[in-house]
Amino acid sequence: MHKSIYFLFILLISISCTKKTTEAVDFTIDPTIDTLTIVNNRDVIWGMDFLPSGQLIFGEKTGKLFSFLNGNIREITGLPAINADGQGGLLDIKVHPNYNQNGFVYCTYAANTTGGRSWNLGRFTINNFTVTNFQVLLTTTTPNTWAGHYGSRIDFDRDGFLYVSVGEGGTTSYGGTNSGNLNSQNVQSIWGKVHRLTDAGAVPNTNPIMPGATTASTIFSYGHRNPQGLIVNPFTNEVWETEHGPKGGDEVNIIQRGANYGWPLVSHGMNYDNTPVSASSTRSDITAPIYTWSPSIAPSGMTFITNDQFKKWKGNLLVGALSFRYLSRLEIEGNKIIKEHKLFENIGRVRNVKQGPDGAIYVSIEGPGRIIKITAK
Ligand SMILES: [Ca+2]
Repeated sequence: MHKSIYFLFILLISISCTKKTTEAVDFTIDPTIDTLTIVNNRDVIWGMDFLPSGQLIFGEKTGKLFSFLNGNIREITGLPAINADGQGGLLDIKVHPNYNQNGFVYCTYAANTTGGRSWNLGRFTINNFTVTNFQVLLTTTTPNTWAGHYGSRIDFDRDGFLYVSVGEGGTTSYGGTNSGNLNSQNVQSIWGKVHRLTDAGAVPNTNPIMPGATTASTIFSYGHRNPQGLIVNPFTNEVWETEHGPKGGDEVNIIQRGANYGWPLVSHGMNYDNTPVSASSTRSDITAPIYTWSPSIAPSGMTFITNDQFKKWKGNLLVGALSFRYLSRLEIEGNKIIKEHKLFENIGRVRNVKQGPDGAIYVSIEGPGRIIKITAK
């Protein structure tokens, strides 16, 4: 056989052998990592975080809290009543950075209220697998009547301030100047904001005074639609946030003190009936996203990789994609996203991602609810 035909033959064989079916989950897509499923066959695992001991605390959206340690799962009972309709339920879980001194854990959740559902930020301690000293630190005062767009995520900055994102709630998510839901632009409303609090829930005196107000509130930024991702950048101490756009226009934002992020007045996306949200996707008084996805991937939990074991991934941002069912690995240069890589395509709805105290990366995936541990080879 002629040599070049022989090589063509070998090439065709190798292409047909490496072709993947869309249903298969390929864990070996990156040859530098190992994966291990450590929790499986659960409900939707929304929030998860680690105690300094390495014990994992995770919540199921339906309202139950669990401990995972050395392969054993045990329920932590005693949370208040939770409403899990629609996009609500037990949402984020965050362990206080000084947990060893104070034992505090935080969560966000939806609950019943007059005329609909509320969104809440709670703080508690755990004593012998029981929730104790539960306090509500922040709660909405108008109902969510459609059970959508609660956000939310919790994180702490280096100075110990707590940041929590909450979605627009309200009655509808239709965008535009005539929207029936202006919660995100209403600086009297808890909905549609990134809030900044002390760890005990008080208003820090360095918070911004919002337009039309005379004193600072918990509100740090406004104009947010459905911010399901929030993390303090460990390299810069700035707050990075992701939120769902409507049809297109999912956003990565760097949160600036007192800034307006535009929803529902300005968006890169369209309404679901294909009418534009805004004539222009930018406006001089609106802080623009640093990165957008169109079509929408539905970004959820996010984390920066700081551990040295992930040599070429260190400094990257990981973002879970719900609707597009992959884990996004974003290369960062300063305050810019310069390249996106898709990990684990078609693995399922990726709800959350965290770096553990052991430096491994933990990814929560739906259908069935499970947690995958990623380590470097
Ligand atoms: Ca925006």
